[in-house]
Amino acid sequence: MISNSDLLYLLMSRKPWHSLPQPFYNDSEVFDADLRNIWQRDWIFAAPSAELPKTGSYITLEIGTASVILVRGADRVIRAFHNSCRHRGSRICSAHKGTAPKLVCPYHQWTYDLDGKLLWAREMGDDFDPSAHGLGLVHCREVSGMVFICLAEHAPDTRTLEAHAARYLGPHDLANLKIAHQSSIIEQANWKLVLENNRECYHCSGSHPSLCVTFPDDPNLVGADDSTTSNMGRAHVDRCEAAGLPSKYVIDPLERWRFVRIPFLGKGVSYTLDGKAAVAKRVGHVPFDDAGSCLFFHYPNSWNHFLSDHVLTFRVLPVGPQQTQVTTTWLVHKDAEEGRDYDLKRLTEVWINTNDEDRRIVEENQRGINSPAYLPGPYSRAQEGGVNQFVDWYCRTLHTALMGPHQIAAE
Ligand code: 3BY
Ligand code: FES
Ligand code: FE
Repeated sequence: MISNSDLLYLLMSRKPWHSLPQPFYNDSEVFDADLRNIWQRDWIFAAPSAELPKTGSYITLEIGTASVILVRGADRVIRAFHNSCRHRGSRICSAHKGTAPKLVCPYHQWTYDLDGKLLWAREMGDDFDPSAHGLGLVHCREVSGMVFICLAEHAPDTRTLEAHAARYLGPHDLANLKIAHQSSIIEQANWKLVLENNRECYHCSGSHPSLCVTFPDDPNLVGADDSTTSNMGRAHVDRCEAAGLPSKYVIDPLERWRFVRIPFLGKGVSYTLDGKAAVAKRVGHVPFDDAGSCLFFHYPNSWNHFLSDHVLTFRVLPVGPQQTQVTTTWLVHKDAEEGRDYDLKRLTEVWINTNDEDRRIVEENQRGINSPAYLPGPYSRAQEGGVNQFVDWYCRTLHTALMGPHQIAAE
């Protein structure tokens, strides 16, 4: 295990406005430190609530070594538990998703209620106390139809995020959408390379022909800064805000999340190859078709697009030092019917292409970084402000976690 002082030394060796030193991208001990200091401390986007429609609907997710079950209870509340039996630790659910009336461990059939309570354990003796052997609870919050979990003992406050999410995402009424499609891909690259790549569009014109039909690659719109530095961005924000649709760029004081509504190019209204809507039914109460996309990122693991006709959520999970899972979910109005209101291929093709193009880019980025010749290189101030913002957030968060609250207060 890398010592805190070695990790701090590595952090100090980082040059501002440059990509990180090599071990941050390929070293297994740094990866383990990321799990401890970032992934086991911060809020992680787990799923849209629509993925758990009924009592007993569950999904499982692996965050590095931690396995978590998300399940909707009889009281409709979504809860998260450690997917580790309180008998001898077996994983309880091995499927990625399903429906179950109770959670039954496959090893010796210890049976838990959907609220995590141990209901039944065979031949454990008279002095056995089932109430002391419920499933380990993981913090879980629904934020405007998006479920976040936190593995830490004490979870960071979410009130500011919840207030902003209600304003920006509320009009898209995520809880009343349904899943039209979901894809999960594994990228052979460190999770930070996946996030870095998402935070710039310097690569878009060279790599994303279908995305670029409607997505503007102007860094003033999609980079680190306020979108109103672009005339097109300002006009869009003003028009949407006047119609009651919160759209102005807002960023968390700790820079963990940001909302901004950006316009599409020309007459484009969606991510389609002709720019026209992919779904006939508009979502929620978005006032017009050409509302563009409300971009919401939440570090360390999510970026999302809220459109007038559908919503896309993206969840990134670290698998290994050079392996990352990216799950994309396409959501449409719950009454929209495939074949009548939308065509699945038309709805999904732009981002299926884009994800695959991004996968290839970050895998090549990883291979090149693994070379003994790799040296941290400079970011473009004009184009890569968003990458720098992410990397700054990462370094600051890691530094804070390593120093602890006392040292920070004393600084
Ligand atoms: O998906 C996104 O939000 C980002 C923004 C810039 C590149 N990529 C399309
Ligand atoms: Fe789960 Fe034994 S490990 S019942
Ligand atoms: Fe891309």
